[in-house]
Amino acid sequence: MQIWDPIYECMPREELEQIQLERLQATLNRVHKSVTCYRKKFDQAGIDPEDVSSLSDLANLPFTTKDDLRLNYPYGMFAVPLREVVRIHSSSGTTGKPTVVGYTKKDIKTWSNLVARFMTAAGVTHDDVVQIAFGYGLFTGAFGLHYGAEAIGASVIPMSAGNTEKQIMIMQDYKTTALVCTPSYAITIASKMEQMGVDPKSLSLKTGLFGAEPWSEAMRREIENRLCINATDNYGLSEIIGPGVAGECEYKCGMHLFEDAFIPEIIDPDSCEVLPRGSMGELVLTTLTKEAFPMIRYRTRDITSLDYSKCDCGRTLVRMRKTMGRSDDMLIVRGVNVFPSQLEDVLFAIEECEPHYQLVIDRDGTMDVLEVRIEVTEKIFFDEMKKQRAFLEMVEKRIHTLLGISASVKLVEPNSIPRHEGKAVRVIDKRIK
Ligand code: DLL
Repeated sequence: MQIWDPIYECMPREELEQIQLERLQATLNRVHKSVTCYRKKFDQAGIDPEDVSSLSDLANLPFTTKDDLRLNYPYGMFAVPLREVVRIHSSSGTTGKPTVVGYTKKDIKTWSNLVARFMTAAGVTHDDVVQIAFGYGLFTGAFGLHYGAEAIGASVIPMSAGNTEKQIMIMQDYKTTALVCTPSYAITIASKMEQMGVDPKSLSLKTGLFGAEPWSEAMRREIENRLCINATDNYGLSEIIGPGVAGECEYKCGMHLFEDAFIPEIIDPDSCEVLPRGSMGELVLTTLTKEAFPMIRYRTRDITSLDYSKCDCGRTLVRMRKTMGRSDDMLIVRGVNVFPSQLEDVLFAIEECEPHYQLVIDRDGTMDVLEVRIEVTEKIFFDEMKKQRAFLEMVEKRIHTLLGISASVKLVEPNSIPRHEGKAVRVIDKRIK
């Protein structure tokens, strides 16, 4: 399998750390000079960028959070004048003002190359026909993957999201070999294909590049079986660059994180202490090569762990585990922490469950109550009450045994949970008014 940028992707760690330190020092000096928010934060913490002489000094620097970006909305965190910014994107935040991010010409080039790295790692080459089914617009997903695929020299179809029947027609006619979208939209496409009687084996599709939302290993198997493809995961966030922070290689044992461009740390989200190698915690990222929108110790809220062991693909870059979800999506049900992706794993292991579910959390007096709504296949007879009751009890028991939480499971009709073309809405929290 090819490697897009072998010099950086396979660099010995000592050399990589030297480059990281040089780039970190340059970034810190730049943001201290040109971004008021950073200058104030560093000054308040008594930190002079010149004092940062090793990578371990990073742990003394203040964090940056989404609130900092909101307070400096829209352009306050930019480190270059607007005339040098050639692109503006915005994050898909659900609450409050969105956050605005900018790219210089060089940033766009950096971005394209980082995306080309994980697309190459997933097996995409200039012979591929890549259908981008992310929405084009302020969301970074479509443009990021578009540029990466073009850099590789693949033929790009900028379909955008939605219009699922047309997506399938284009796949048939244009002989799409690689599909780019959210994992939940891939399932929607698979279901539509089944409805239309299109056999995925009759298509040219080989690879799927999925990201932008958490998805379990069970969901991966489901997509692979139903679309007859190799499904790969890639991770990123607008505040850091968009897609192109990390992506899987052919061994699918975590996503290689592009450490020459970003320094990852794992912290305890409550105490904010940096955790020892291998621990599970919140991912914090510092950008090393961004011009317009550098980020220092950005708290992603994503929960993962980092694996520094050797990977057989030859890349020396650390691998981040599939994220369990965001710390702010974590449900606390009567004191037990649970991520939607963990429930997904339990549900998908049950043959009768369709990969469409929603978690509804509400309050009964002072007590949190969790309802798990699942769509079921026609194998479950809605008219046979006894069988249905037994099935519900089995699912509730399994959730309790594996996750330690009580949930009431409710079966809903096929197709009754709304489908999304972008990120799926898995949790409805009725406690938030
Ligand atoms: O979702 C960027 C992206 C686009 C990544 C396309 C991959 C592919 P935002 O809209 O800012 O940016 O959302 C970022 O999405 O903090 C994670 O919580 C979640 N996320 C992104 N990729 C993954 C993934 C884009 N592979 C937020 N697995 C992040 C789990 C993911 N969660």
